[in-house]
Amino acid sequence: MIWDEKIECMDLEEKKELQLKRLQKIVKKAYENVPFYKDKFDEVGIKAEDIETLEDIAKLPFTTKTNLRDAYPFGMFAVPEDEIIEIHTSSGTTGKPTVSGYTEKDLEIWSEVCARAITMSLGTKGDRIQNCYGYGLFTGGLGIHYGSHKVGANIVPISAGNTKRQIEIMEDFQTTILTCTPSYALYLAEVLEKKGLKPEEISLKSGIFGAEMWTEEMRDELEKRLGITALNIYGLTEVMGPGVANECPEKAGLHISDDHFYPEIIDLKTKEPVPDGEKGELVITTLTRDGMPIIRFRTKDITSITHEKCKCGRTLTRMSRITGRSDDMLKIRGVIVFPSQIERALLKINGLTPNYQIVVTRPGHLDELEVKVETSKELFSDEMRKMEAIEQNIANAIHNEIGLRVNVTLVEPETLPRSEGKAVRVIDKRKFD
Ligand code: DLL
Repeated sequence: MIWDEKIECMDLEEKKELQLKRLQKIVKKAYENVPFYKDKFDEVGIKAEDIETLEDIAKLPFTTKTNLRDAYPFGMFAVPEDEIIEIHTSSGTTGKPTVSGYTEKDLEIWSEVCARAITMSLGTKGDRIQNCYGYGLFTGGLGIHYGSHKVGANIVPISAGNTKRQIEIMEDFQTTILTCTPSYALYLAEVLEKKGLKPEEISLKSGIFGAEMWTEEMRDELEKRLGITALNIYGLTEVMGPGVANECPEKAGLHISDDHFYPEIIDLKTKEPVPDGEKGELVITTLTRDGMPIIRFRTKDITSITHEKCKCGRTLTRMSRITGRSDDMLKIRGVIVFPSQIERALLKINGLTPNYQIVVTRPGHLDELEVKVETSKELFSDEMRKMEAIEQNIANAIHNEIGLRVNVTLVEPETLPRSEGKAVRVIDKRKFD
């Protein structure tokens, strides 16, 4: 099913016209109402009238997370403060959080794009959606909540945490759709298995997983262990929250709601736009955001886009699965490594769980990378030699993927920390050494 066929399957030329009209309007609004944009545009001598084609977007300066932080808390708002009716923030783990303000119109658009995402993920009226994304300042919980109301599904606003209760509710309410981070979904699968519950004994049909990086291999694992179709949802606080993009069951990339969020991919070094299919950093411009227009936001997320029509009939721009963030990118002895490459290598080996942690240190002058990975109960052995052979096997698989020798440590099942939200995969101790 398609939530809004008229928009989601729109003729490309017609959509470009719509996007251009909206772009011109939002650039004008940003210039006239947000001093930050006025100063920035004046600095490079660009005016709203200079945007005559969609390609002209490249003339506009970028907006970064630091810019948003500098405007903390409300400096990016383009409307009087009393028109803002809801506020969310990013987690702020690396500094002051960034604030996102929503007017009534913004909440309507957010509900709409999340309704599209839920529909792409097989959700419809009559479904029971167990929403384990956190409610609160995090956008995950409420974004899905609004979208579910729009679709007319039955939302169970359980929020994150309390795993025992999650399982109980899943069984008693016969939840059909699960929404959480993929790492938490994996933990729920483990707990279900421990209870002796088989996928066919629970009612789940699909999962809407996102808010963190995950791989195709992780998808296979989740689909098998939960008996579901696992689909990928993407979004970020600065731009709106979840629902910026979502996969349909074709699993051929995430459909970006590009009538609201205009995507570009830029080269990591030159910052110039790259053609379809080429990887780079995703840059997003909000085309309709009322309370807080965001012009050319550098997401740091690495992906590629295509404008080709999907087999499902949608013409929305598709982005490939995020393979990492430019700031997650580890440089180990000069070699660029993404955590997703390690996850991919690990999940190719039978009997390993996707529970892992990457620890980077620099004991002397050289970087050391240690990958801690949990074995399954079946694989775990008291025999030293057997364990060493498995570690060697994993080290080889990682070497094949990244071209570097790393230290692998197998740890006992269920000893690495489980997260209820975004998993912490990398511990980089170099900064503190
Ligand atoms: O994570 C919004 C969200 C909530 C998305 C629920 C999906 C589901 P932030 O906390 O601001 O917002 O984090 C945004 O998370 O820039 C990406 O680096 C990462 N991220 C989000 N979705 C995905 C995904 C929410 N599907 C940051 N795959 C983004 C990979 C993702 N990374």
